[in-house]
Amino acid sequence: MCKRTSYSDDPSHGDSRLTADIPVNIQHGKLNSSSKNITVATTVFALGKYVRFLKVFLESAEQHFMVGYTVHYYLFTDLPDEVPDVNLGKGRRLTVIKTPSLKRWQDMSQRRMEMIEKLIEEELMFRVNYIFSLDVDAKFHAHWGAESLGDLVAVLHPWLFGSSREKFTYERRPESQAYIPLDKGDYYYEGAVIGGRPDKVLKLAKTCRMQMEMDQANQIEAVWQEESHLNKYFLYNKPTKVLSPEYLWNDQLDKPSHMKVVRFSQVNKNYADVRPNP
Ligand code: 5GW
Ligand code: MN
Repeated sequence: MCKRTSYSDDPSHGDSRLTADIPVNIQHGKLNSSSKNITVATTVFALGKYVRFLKVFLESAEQHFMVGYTVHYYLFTDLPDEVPDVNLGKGRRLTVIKTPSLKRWQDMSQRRMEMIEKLIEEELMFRVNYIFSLDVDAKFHAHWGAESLGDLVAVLHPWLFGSSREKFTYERRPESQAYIPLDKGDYYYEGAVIGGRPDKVLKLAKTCRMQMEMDQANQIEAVWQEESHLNKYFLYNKPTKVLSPEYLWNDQLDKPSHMKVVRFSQVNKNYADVRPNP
């Protein structure tokens, strides 16, 4: 057993306490009292029929997601009465934020960025250390911990991580603010997971929201809505951490043999059933 003095007891570390703490926790592979001082806000949207995904999402998150840290879920929904009762572990809580129902499903993308932006500005900026925004139609299967934290966090798209750059489904029309030319781009990132420090996530959400508004004014919608804008953003504002597809797999895909563990995966959904007005 390897006990160490917490940096908070050591004045020489001053303001670098939190950033210095994280690698140490990983190195020791165990939690200690200072790791509990990390607070992670997790935004989840469950509008309309997507409330049906909440139970599995939350129950599996309680098993695997940032266990041992302070986790505060912010759940945006138009159906607060349908939020399931899920037992939360110590240091974990959930706030339900009632939001108006969607008029058009296309509004979801913009809405998500807008709500994240507002929540950070009004509430999270100086209160939490990290933020994750996660799709609700997904389930945790294995450990997701401090190794996932970084200033700006992105995840590789499970279908496209083996593809060459020209095949990435970036927005290719120069008229859109999400445009990426054929000879540019590092990876194709998935829109279902974004994360990072509050100021970094705020800048991302604000920029994507504004780019989507500009597209709207020009009557163009990017091919994969906010995912296209996110990819554009990450091209010019590089993520400091890129998570492997272990952190966002898809139940429809076979796990390749070199992939040892699926940590989080999108559940199969019946599109006709959950998307009422296609
Ligand atoms: C409904 C119709 C079309 C597209 C999205 C929606 C929808 C999405 C909705 O009615 N309610 C809702 O809460 N969402 C949120 O947006 C969920 O958090 C969902 O996980 C996220 C992204 O939409 P997905 O999961 O349908 O997108 P894909 O690309 O993962 O299939
Ligand atoms: Mn999804």
